[in-house]
Amino acid sequence: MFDAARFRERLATHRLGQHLVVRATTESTNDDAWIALGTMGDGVAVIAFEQTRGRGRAGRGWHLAPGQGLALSVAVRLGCDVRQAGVIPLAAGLATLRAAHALGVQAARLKWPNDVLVHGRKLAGVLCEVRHTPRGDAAVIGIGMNVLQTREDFPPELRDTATSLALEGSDAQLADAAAGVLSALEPLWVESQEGDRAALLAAWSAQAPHWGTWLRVRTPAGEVEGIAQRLDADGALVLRLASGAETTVLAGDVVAGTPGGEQP
Ligand code: BT5
Repeated sequence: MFDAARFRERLATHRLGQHLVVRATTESTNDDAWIALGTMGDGVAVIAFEQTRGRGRAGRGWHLAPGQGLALSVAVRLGCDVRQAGVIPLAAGLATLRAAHALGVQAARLKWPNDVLVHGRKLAGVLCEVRHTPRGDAAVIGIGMNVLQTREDFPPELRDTATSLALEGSDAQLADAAAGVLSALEPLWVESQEGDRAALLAAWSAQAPHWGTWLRVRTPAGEVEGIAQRLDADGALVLRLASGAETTVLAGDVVAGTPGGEQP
């Protein structure tokens, strides 16, 4: 199911994914990557054909039809202050988007904070976890990307909201998606740690259709709505409220929005 030779051929990295663990089934590749970081070191990646407890953000789940989607987690040691870790999920989302473009899905776009959508349907999602370890701060970047799924491979509740590379006309295999995401991630990862974060944020912003549109965002502190202005230096979303004041949303989910900026 996973063509390792094809993966190696396409992998253009020095570090990320040079050690790859391939599992038939697991609870969550993010958990495996935390363990693999201790045993195999920085840059180790884990993929699985099946996840029995695949995680989304905020306690949500991630569905993986066995063998049809990419469940990939990569473990990295942080080179930056942990307080600047907010840009990591954005780097991961942008890398996944670039991989989708390279695999032929040009219509893919970003949705804050890190979904990859095609015409409003979700192609991929990102779950980043940052922890203190005895050897310093580290992150596990988990990426779920739908690759081979047909509409029927998704559970009924996702059929109208999810898409896959195959459904968008790409003939990419799992190995292509894995190599593509890791190869796109490595330079963005380096940039997020030691390079020009402003350039990374600008590249992210250029791929998101939100700007100037009205959004409602659910946050841990309640809902907030306004016109999307920009990302701040930490990757947080800046909204202009009806009062004219600006507010910064660090974490949350865009639950409604209209192109054009008018309130419905
Ligand atoms: C995410 O969460 O989008 C992050 C998903 C990360 C999954 C990867 S797989 C490898 C690694 N190991 C893990 O255990 N996790 C990571 P969030 O933004 O919270 O979105 C979750 C929501 O997306 C769900 O509540 C569903 O509505 C929807 N969803 C679930 N599975 C989906 C799928 N395969 N395709 C599209 N949408 C899906």
